[in-house]
Amino acid sequence: MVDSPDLERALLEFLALECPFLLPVARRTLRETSSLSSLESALRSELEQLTTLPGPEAEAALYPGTTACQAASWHRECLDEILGGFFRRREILGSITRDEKLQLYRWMVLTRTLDTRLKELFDSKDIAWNQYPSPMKGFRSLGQEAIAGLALRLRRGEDIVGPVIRDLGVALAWTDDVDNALLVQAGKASTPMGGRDLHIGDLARGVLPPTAPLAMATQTLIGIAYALKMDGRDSVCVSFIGDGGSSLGEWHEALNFAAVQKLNVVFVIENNQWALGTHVSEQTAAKRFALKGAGYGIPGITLFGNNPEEIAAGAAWAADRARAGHGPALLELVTYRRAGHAHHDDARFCGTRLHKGYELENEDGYGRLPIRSSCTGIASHPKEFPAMRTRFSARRNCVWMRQRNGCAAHLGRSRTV
Ligand SMILES: Cc1ncc(C[n+]2csc(CCOP(=O)(O)OP(=O)(O)O)c2C)c(N)n1
Ligand SMILES: [Mg+2]
Repeated sequence: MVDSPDLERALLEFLALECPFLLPVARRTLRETSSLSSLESALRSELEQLTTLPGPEAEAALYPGTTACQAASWHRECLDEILGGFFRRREILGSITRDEKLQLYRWMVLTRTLDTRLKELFDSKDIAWNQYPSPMKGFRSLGQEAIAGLALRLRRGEDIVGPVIRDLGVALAWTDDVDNALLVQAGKASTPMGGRDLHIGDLARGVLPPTAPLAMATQTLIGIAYALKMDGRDSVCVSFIGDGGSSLGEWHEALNFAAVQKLNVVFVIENNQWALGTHVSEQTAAKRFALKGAGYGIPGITLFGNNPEEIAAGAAWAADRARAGHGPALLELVTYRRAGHAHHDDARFCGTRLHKGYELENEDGYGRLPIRSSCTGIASHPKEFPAMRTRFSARRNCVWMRQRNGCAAHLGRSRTV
């Protein structure tokens, strides 16, 4: 039977995006059966037929060493991979437990609370760097909290993440260390970065700090993935980049190398519509960022970046196929930046375009999870969510108070200490 009431909608949406020519057979099959395996085999056999060249042209050489038949089979392989991925992700989605949903929600609440607090601290000039008030530079993850969901089924402790500036949630999900996040943002000397960097990282726990020159960390992470492969380890490296960063040459070199070497890498593009003041419409001529993988032989899929469960399933699918020896995959997570580029930026230059096309104020991952039907399992009534939010964010208060108490002593300790 149908795995969930939204299977039909999800399948049709997926096909519209990835292979619209399979929509007719999907609609027909959905009328006859509702089992995932029957749907998958009906679609695969249609694909097989569509990409099998029956006529004499099949054996024609297109150019030395390649026949038309082979060329058509490449298309089949690529689409087969993408199609199979949809069904694997549906299975994973169906297996997410109530406790895991709670975990997703907890990560989002923690991220939103901490992010909001850091912004307050910046505005109130409550953190000082030597004699200078509020030296803290910070990048908000407001509205992008659901991306932390990616951690759910990965092997925290073994796998390695290379977050970018807005991935406070990913770092928290990976380490569960609120203190580190606060200390790093305040430029304290006691942090793993020695107070010299405001980017959150924790090498001992598998969090590579972002680099200021975007995409350099991508290359470092690819080097780590290569070393892991040489050591015979099956850890997966998750490499993040923004829509803007994905235009950089270094990022493309990393994709190519990882694909050729079949490294255990999951590439993630956080498409939040903006790169500083550059709107996505001026960033790329590609219809979707996920398509950037195709030129390197990497399957790319586009997911709604405000849906933590879909993100968790997408990452699990990509990591599983990497561990099985199929190399990297690319996940484009479509979300949107709900604030300026950094704390000091009020984004006035964006005008009304900041949210243009994204009338989803109440649809970010944070507000969305409680109201999504598939998540009703985590509470018997929506009224339970405010109490849950208070519970999940309580820890932030004690940690901050601890840090604040230590703050007087540390006030003069700068990043250079
Ligand atoms: C190589 C390089 N060019 C320019 C910058 C300046 N810069 C810092 S963040 C940023 C925007 C990045 O946008 P995006 O990759 O979309 O990430 P987002 O800020 O949206 O998360 C730019 C241009 C930089 N850090 N590195
Ligand atoms: Mg961006």
